Amino acid sequence: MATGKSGLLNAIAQAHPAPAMPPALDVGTLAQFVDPLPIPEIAQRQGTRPSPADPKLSIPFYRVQAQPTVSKVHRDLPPTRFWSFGPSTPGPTFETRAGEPLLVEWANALPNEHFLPVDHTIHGAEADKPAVRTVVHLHGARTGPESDGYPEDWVVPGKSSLYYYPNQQDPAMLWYHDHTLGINRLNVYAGLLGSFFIRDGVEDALNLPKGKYELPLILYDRLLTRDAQLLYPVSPDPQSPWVPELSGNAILVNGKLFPYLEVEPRKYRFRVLNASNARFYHLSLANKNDAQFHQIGTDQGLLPAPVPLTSLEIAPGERADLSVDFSEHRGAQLVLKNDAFVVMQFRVSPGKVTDTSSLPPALRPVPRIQESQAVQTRLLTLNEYVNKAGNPAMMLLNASHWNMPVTEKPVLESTEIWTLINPTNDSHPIHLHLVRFQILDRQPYEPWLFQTRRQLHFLGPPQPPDPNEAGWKDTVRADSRMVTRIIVPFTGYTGRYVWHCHILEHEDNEMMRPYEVVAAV
Ligand SMILES: [Cu+2]
Repeated sequence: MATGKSGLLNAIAQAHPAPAMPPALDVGTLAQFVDPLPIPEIAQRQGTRPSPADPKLSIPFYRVQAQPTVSKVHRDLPPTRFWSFGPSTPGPTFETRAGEPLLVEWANALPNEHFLPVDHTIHGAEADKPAVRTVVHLHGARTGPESDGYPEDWVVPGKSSLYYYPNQQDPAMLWYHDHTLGINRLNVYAGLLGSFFIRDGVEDALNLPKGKYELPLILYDRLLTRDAQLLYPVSPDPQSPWVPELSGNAILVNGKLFPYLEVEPRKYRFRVLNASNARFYHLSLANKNDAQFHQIGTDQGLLPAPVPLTSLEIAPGERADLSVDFSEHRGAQLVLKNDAFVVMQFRVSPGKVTDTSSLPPALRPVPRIQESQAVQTRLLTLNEYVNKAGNPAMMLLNASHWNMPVTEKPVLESTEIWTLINPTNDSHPIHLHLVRFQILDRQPYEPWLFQTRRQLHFLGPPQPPDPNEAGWKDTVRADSRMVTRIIVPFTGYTGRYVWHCHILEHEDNEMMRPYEVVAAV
């Protein structure tokens, strides 16, 4: 990323003259592995309601409210103020079955003032807008546009939205989070996120680890003050406090700092979600050496076959479904690391256990989509703009602002290739709502020739996706100075959706565009 931690810390230092700057927590002084890993509770239905698709049918109804809360992120720290869906953050986990629809009333029970610095110069967050607004997007869901959490469909405290989730899609780990225009980065940072699992009989038959042997690992970094409160940094310009990326000093797993998990010497299934605003993780599992594990699924479900790994790169918004076998580590203590930094610990019990779960050599077929099926290829650029001081000031997709006319109008039931051209020094994780897609390739190119003459001059051969990316995706790393091509079947619904960078600071500062699925004429 272009703005590393030092740049950001400089920005913080400039923004806060020494006496005013809240002292940051030195996480190196904290005892590690003193808190057990929390597991978010399972969402409980509150009765049934008539289905919007067929009023004769009753379907499960849930009500979840965004509310203030406090939570201890570490044994030796005072409670931290958060906003959460329900009493804790991450919010409750939805357990659902493919083809079984449900309704969620997403209520806004937050106060009227935001506790993080809103930038009123950002589009959609102007001073005449209510400071506190929420709208919920279920990331990875195939839903109608009225339930997708369009960024302008926000509600104020005291109001709610009733969303219908058909769950007509393959099993996967989805996740719900705030998506409000102009303040999404602040609302998610405050804690408005949770996970949502879809399952089916085909997946059940694989006999993967389940129950207490299948756990979510939801990763997000936060910048904590010495008294353990959330600090959201601001730029040196008080009129426009937006910063280009959030980089925290504490990496939380399911809401705890340096947690531990007691495990048996057997297989586990870990559903990993990168819910950070901007941080990319490079995860490894260290005993004496890096231990091997398998990735069995990606954003939109199972891979064709397990992929052996010793490290995993995961960008904001992405998910990784992992199978980890602790049977060769009886009595050992392993640590999950991000690069050189410790994230959490696994304590493997010493006694032998019987493990009847499987790691099947074949998981779920993912037929590759042929390029010849695409009826349209779109060249789409990722753009960053700097101010006079040379600092990032705005990010755009295809040099277009949020409120400019919709230019991407794929036809329902057609397939397109989206060619993401990234001249910037950042890798941008690009997410499309509604759809799932496959990565075709990434290819290095010469940015200047494209910028001046719109010629794509490649500097090397196309690189196929890594084996652990070669499944169904909904978020793709568009790497720096690369052309990244995805092939996308537009199925499901007509209507207005969005596509955006999942670095939330970028997304809020207009690296997001509407797109519209239109009916065939
Ligand atoms: Cu970005």
